[in-house]
Amino acid sequence: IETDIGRDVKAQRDESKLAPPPMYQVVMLNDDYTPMEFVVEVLRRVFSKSVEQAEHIMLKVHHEGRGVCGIYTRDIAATKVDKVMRLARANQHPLQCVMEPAP
Ligand code: NFA
Repeated sequence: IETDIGRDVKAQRDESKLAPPPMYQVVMLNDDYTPMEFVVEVLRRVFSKSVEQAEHIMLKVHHEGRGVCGIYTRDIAATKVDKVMRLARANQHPLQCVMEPAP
């Protein structure tokens, strides 16, 4: 039966009635030591980029100091930052990655 509570539950599940979640961009920062090839492999593994996309982002970071790897909901963005930082540390590279509210 259609109870008030039943309707409330359905309304909560209806994504079409929700405000869009806040989005965060994952930004990679340049440094003088991390090998370009390592950055490309990280972009492919963590952000599912093609070789061409990964090389484009890597070169943007190299030349401009920073570059956006992708835009995600808060939890996904935080997980990707964590993965990048773990890979960098495990390979003893100073590569840094941060998340910030998408403009
Ligand atoms: N600047 C690094 C180098 O010349 C390459 C790099 C690119 C590092 C992007 C970090 C991010 N080896």
